[in-house]
Amino acid sequence: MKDFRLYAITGEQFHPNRDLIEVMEEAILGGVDIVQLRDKTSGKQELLRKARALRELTRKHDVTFIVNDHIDIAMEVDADGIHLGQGDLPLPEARKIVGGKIIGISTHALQEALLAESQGADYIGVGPVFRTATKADVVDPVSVRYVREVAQFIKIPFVAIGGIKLNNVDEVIDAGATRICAVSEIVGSSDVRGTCEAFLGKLKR
Ligand code: TZP
Ligand code: MG
Repeated sequence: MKDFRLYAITGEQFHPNRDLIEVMEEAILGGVDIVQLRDKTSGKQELLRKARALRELTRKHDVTFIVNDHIDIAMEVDADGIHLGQGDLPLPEARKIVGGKIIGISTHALQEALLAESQGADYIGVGPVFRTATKADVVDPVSVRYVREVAQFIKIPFVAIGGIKLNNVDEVIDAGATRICAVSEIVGSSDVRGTCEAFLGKLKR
């Protein structure tokens, strides 16, 4: 997969008065390299509509598009890849369906990271680094210690996620992360573009 630094996930609850596509386009203009559609509430038709719109937007800007959970929707709109959690379809099964598309796997411990790597994940998520209210199924924060472990032992790209804000991202970068993912800090910002630019400024240092 194309390398990346800043990964934005949708979270429409954080911008109740703004359009999804408008917010994600601002994030892209701010320098986001990957957009993920993550929506745990919409029905299939609504999801498909959003996925189609985001596919069109990301194509226009040559940005990678990932769909969370729904392999069928990822295939239907020709997304670049899918993102799966530990409780979702096992990676070898997903690989049979998506072929060469990107598969990202959420991990919370080194054992999960090593397994995902050995099974051919294209990247892994590492988190939640800090406490976050964005993810409903509560997983205890893994802290920057886990980021440090992954940086030491994992060779495939990894992206730190969970409670990452402009005011704590330095800690995550110091632990070895070169790729960052955020939901609320980006899409909930009153200046989405500026927030992305500020994240990238920190990542480039
Ligand atoms: N996976 C691990 S933490 C998380 C996901 C989807 C939510 C991150 O959201 P935020 O708002 O950046 O803390
Ligand atoms: Mg999932």
